[in-house]
Amino acid sequence: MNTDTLNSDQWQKVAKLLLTSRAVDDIEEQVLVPEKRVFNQFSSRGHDFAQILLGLMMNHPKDAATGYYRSRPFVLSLGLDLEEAVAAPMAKSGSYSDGRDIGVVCNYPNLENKGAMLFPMCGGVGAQYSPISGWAQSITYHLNELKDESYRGAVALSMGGDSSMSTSGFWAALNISTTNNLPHLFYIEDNGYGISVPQEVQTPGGDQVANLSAYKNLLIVDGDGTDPLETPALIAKAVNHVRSGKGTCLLRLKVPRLCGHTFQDTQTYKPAHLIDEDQARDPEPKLKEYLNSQGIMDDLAWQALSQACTLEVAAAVEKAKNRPEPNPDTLTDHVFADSANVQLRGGLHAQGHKFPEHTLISKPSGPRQNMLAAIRKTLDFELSNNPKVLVFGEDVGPKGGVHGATLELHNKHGQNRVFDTSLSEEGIIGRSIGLALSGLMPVPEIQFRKYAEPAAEQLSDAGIMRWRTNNQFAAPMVVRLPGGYARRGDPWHSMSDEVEWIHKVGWQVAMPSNAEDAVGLLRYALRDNNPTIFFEHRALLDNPWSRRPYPGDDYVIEFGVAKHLTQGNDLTIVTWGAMVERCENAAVDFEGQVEVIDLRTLQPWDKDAVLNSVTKTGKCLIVHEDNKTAGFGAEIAACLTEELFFELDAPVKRLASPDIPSAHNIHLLERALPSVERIKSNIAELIAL
Ligand SMILES: Cc1ncc(C[n+]2csc(CCOP(=O)(O)OP(=O)(O)O)c2C)c(N)n1
Repeated sequence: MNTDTLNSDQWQKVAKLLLTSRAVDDIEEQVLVPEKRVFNQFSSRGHDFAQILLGLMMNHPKDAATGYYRSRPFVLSLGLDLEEAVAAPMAKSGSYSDGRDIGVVCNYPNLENKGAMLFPMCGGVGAQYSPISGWAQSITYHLNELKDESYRGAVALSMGGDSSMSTSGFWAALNISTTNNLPHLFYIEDNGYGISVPQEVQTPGGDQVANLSAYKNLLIVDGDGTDPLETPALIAKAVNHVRSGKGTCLLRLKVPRLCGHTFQDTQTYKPAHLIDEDQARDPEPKLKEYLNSQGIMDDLAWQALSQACTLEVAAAVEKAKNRPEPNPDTLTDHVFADSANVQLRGGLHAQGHKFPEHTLISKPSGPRQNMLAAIRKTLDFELSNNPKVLVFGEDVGPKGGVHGATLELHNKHGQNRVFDTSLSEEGIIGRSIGLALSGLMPVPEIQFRKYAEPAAEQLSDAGIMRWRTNNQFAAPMVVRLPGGYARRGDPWHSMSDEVEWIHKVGWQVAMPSNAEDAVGLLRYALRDNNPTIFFEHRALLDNPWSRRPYPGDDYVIEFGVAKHLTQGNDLTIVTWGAMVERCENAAVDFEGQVEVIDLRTLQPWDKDAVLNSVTKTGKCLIVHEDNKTAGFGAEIAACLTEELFFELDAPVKRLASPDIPSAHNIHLLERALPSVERIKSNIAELIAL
């Protein structure tokens, strides 16, 4: 159905979906909310008619969409099972999250490829946009780079309310999609309000779409979302523009919000005449009248259909109520990938991708090379051997990255595979989510650790995706993150704070100290089924100590396996990243006494190696660059006191930076960092106890 003229069957379908959606809203408001079975009720009344028309036009097997809390009519029109749709807001078992996520936030894998897949929605307004730019890019990538014709004519659709256009996510996606002429349809449901805030507060003049009229590469289609004649024509025009490969389109439909923002919202902020005007624009009576006038459905048939829908919804609700509660024993399942139970959508593993052979045994050959060259060589090899790997970020293309990690890769692998992005970290990571969900392996670079901050929401949402969709969706990617001090520190380029993603759910964290480990860990991450933060320490990129011979194109290091640098019986030092060299140097004077352990990965971390070593030595010193308070050392120390208290012969000690940003003056910086001398004196003190 990609036309502005619907036949009788299609109109009957629209009517059925509309009446079903209304019946769901009714039963939730009148029964399930008062019974305290549903807590977050978002009615779609008024938005529903246009959403259903749009959903029925999303019928290409490679279409994908993101929606928001008001998108249920759209999702029903994609084919989501009614019982699933009503069970989720009651947090019942099964459904799209097995009771884990708020019910209005849904997803739809649509594995039978009958039409659009629905990305896992997010609770954060604006977060829905940049992932769909990633899907739009993947459509062109599959077509032009992988020569997969099945993507021709596919559409990437994002849905949002008018106020969502104020978010940084919207602008990130708009820039990505229009700059690259991507097949992205922005669908805006304009009801004039964001909860209680009118449009005039969001944009000068109160009309965001009018203010966008000068945007290049953007067709704007604008009109009424309640009219049986005008609305299908507007939607068909927008969808056809994007399907035919002409680029990005923004379709804004004016729709009434026929109730409060949520069921609990009484709309006291809204002038009475606006409430009346909204009611007068209700698309339901308009549709009923239109179908009657066209001889498609008379009043009696409409009434009969309405009653049938109400009964069908009531039956689905009864079944949903009787579903068992989710099993609490499964609560912590699906935080990370499980090879016996691969997700339905997203990443290389879900498609059964075959990787080249690998080995855990290093075969060093050639001269020692710095960590930068080792990272570049590993990226080059994986790009050469896996056409689904894409490397991108700010200055990553022709320049080769501000650190030089991607030098020459753009020349060698081409613009589609190694490319510059717009300056938007939210966009870089959001786009990566969409690329990952399409089965590609995105390798975004965030230029400096601190500049992951604008991407915080997308990083967080990507990490929790597997858990919150009960292993239906996952977005494996490798985020390359140069950080830490270099020759100097400063608050902007030298932040360490790796602990953030250990605390965040669903991310693996690697922090290599040398070139050989960087190769093995990076290759492992690029072939793994989890998202990984790959922390490239700036002080190590060209550090002589970190230089090592290349360990081979098949070398991988499994995550969670620490490395012993020295053996000893009196004290264990646990460290990682740029502190490893310092600890090794400090331990030279204590031969046979100190066991230095380089953790190499922090999520997962090699707890066994640490516990075993401390069981032997009875003492532990943890050395890290990150600030002391709530740094990862605190976790290790807590774990040692919990699990090894009676084996300890001394307090577990942490040597870390004070709780300040990184300092620029070298003397200030060196005072902050654990120095070899301070590590030595701590070793001596602990051994003497
Ligand atoms: C990042 C973020 N900030 C605030 C909220 C709380 N919130 C939920 S909906 C909403 C208003 C959104 O309005 P609009 O985008 O116009 O959609 P509508 O509800 O009108 O359909 C707000 C502020 C949120 N969910 N996410």
